[in-house]
Amino acid sequence: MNQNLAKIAFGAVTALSMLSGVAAADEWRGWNIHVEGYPNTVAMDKFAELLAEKTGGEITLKMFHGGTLGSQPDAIEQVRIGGLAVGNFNLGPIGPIAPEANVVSLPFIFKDVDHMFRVLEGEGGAMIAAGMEAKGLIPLAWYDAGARSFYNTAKPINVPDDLTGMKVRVMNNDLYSGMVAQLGGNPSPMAFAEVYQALKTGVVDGAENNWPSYESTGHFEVAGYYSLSQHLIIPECICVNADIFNALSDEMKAAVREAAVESAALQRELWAEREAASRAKVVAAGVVVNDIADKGPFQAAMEPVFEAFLADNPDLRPLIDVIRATD
Ligand code: GTR
Repeated sequence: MNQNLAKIAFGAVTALSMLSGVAAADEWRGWNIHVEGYPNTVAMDKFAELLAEKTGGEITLKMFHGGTLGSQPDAIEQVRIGGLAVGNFNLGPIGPIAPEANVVSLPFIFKDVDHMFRVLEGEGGAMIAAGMEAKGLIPLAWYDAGARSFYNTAKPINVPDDLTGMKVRVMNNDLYSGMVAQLGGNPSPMAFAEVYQALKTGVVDGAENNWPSYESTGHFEVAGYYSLSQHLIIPECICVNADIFNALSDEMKAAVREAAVESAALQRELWAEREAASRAKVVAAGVVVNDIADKGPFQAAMEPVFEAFLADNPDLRPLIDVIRATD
């Protein structure tokens, strides 16, 4: 459905329920890219359950998992215009829309996952959320997506030079293309659903992701070298359309937020378990995993990426400073 059609359809449903004069229950539709059993899938189903419970059935949510409603960039647009009410999104593909949210996609910006959550729960998180809301998306709660590392079909990566000439799939965001290019590789932006086939047929030589996604997609079966670069720690959100959320009563808003926060607590628990399980599974399957003894050269290679980002977004320096000043 194109954006205008989606808007008209959404408007028609809203107008009809207003005409009927009954406070009809809101039926939300939600997007998720992951497979059954994945922490985010389980946690989004929990969100749906809690939403119905805490709103006394006034809001219900039908989840569509496995990316069946389209690619992540398309789904983000759909939630922005209200064609879909909510989604579990990675902040990576939100960055090109909301510059504040792009700061989390600067390689090595966070020290570790705990640092990321401390930033999100403080002033930095409020600045990011405000930037997202201005673009029509409200993050209700934050999910864990661990750290992303490079994997490929040919050899362990130990130094940036090992990536020279490699075609590496990245998510849709110029920051990631710049990152791979600075390391000497050839970035190839591509939808998540296409990566398995691209690795298998040699359209790309490698990609980058966290343990659970590397495992759940089967990428480990076709790209058996996983090198712990941990170059990106990107949070994910339960994001809701801003107009839909802002039209709710204060009581309903609180109920929705509560449901999201409880869902996120569950997701983070499940995430920790799945990271360990995914790692054990791929190692048992024969994947060659290597630590990178010195990440310094990878970090140093990112300086031009930071410089270009700040040149394009000088007003984001305070947010970067807040992140750096967060212990
Ligand atoms: C996963 C993330 C997805 C998607 C995917 C990708 O880790 O949970 O939302 O962004 O990576 O690489 O496209």
